[in-house]
Amino acid sequence: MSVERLAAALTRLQAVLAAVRLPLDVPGAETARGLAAEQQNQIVDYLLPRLGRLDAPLLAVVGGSTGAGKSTLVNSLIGRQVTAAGVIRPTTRSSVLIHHPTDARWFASGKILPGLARSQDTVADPRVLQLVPEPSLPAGLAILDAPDVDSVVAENRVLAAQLLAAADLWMFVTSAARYADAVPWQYLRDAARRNAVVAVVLDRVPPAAMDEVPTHLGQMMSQRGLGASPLFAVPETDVDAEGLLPEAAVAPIRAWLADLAEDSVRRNQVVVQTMDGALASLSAQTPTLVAASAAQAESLETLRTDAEKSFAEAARSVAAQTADGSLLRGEVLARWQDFVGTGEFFRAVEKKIGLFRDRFVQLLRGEPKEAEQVKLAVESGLEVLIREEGEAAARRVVSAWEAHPAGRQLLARDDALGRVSGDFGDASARLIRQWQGDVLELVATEGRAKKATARYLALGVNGAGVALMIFVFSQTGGLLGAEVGVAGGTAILAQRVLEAVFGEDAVRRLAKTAKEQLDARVEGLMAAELARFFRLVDEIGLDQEQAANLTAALAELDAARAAEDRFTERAIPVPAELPELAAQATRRPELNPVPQPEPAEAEPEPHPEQPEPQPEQELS
Ligand SMILES: Nc1nc2c(ncn2[C@@H]2O[C@H](COP(=O)(O)OP(=O)(O)OP(=O)(O)O)[C@@H](O)[C@H]2O)c(=O)[nH]1
Ligand SMILES: [Mg+2]
Repeated sequence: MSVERLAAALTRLQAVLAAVRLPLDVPGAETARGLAAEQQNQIVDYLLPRLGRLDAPLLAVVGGSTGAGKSTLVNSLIGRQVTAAGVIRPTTRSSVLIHHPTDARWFASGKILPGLARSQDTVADPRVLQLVPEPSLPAGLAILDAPDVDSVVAENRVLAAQLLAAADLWMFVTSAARYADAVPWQYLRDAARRNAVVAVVLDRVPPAAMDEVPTHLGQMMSQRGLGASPLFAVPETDVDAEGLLPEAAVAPIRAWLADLAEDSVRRNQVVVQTMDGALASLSAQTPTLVAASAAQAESLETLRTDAEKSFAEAARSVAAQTADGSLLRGEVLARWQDFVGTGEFFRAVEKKIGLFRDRFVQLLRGEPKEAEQVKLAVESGLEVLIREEGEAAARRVVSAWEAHPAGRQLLARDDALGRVSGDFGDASARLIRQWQGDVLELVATEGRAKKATARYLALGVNGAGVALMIFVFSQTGGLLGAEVGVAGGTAILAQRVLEAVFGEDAVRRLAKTAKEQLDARVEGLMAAELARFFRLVDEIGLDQEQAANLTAALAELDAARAAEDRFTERAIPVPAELPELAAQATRRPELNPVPQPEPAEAEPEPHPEQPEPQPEQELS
């Protein structure tokens, strides 16, 4: 029951991992992407197939640096040339799996390492697993000769990492000259972290150094959590005509493997230890992906908020400037004065405002043509204002986004974002004309309700309309200095005229409605501009549920892992879609870059300038 539960939890986690997308290049994203791919691979290549057949033979994967003598060791263990050893580095390009003939069925199918094709012949294709049946090998044990972990060939590195992740047991081969290198230790540390079962083979040890070098390596292993792992030291000898090491050199390793193969209890322990370690590692690393997913979502939210705030600010600013008198200057003011009369006349009227109140309308020259000029001036004044604010908003978003790595990534997709959109001018002209239509409609409706008084008829819809616009633009009375005299008077005149026609309450109501209509239209225009930025954010297509899905899948895995009887059920059906899952799993070379030596931690190479130093030098 529990094995099924574990398999179900892993299948679910695999599906969630396969759907993980970290499209933003924010710090940590690249590492997290690599991790997601590695985790998927381990589930598909090893954990699910292994859970499906806990009694399958033990798979020992022989890994290590190039030229360490992996293929030579494998051949020598078998006693004949089963895998090519050679002087050209790297030699092994595809993997060779040697098994007892009765175990053929376990490996022939694509259950373990389902992504690799099978072949009976020698090939040099990393996507192919060559199968070699070998009667002299004990049943229950298979040996896999892998490419080099530190290869110059990216494909090799990817394949080596994939094979090691699919191992029940690692046979890690290193040489006396290279055992302190950083790259193999990256792998060994990873093995220790996962509690994988590892045996280390120290190859080509000069006989004079057979005490000291293995001792030093043993110390390094203890310090790095591999104290319990067996260490085999193979003395440097000549290889025979077939390229094999002398029997005595490999006998202890062969005996150890044979013991393991024979003892089903120990074999099972190896499987359980490595599986538990891999499961624990999955569990420990998944929160990194949860955090990476959350970081992506947060980044997008920040970008969205930046954009939203900026355009809200633009709408707010237009709303303020269309009420504080800012528009009552230049053309608007001049055309309005044309409409209501000359400056002199206007000033005279202004003084006698109370006295002449009822006669204003008759004093207005108010010809339709001049009202039209006011409308046009209002149109262009508003247009300039709206454009300035729209441009400023776009610039603000761009500079906010530029400060953010995810923002820079989005900006790179559209280089026109720093300006208003191409049809902004048309849209804002349309908006203003529509609003002027709103205003005319308002006064016309009000005029009809007043049953067309003489004053209203004298003023005309256009005259009343422009007066209402002028009044709206002056409502918060933010005029300064010299402008107060002229523009302030202008606004008051507009107000008085309107009040004479419609009455005070009606004027206040009309002005409020007209302003709300203008603000709403401007907000609509700014929202359309904002949509360009939102579209970019949306195009990223981040799944908002990703972090939650990972967390849920992790909880399920942890619950299944905690069960005492997690491995007791012997055979469960392996998901039929396993080969497809493997095909989907991403295997990108850059996910397994050659790790760089860590200066603080890496042991000094014995003699970096000399790949094969003399024993005396090596031990100094
Ligand atoms: N004299 C001597 N030569 C060895 C020994 N082990 C390996 N060699 C030679 O070293 C060379 C490299 O050995 P391989 O077994 O091909 O090394 P490998 O680790 O499989 O290398 P890649 O497949 O490239 O990763 C070959 O020419 C071997 O014959 C040894 O113990 N003594
Ligand atoms: Mg090899």
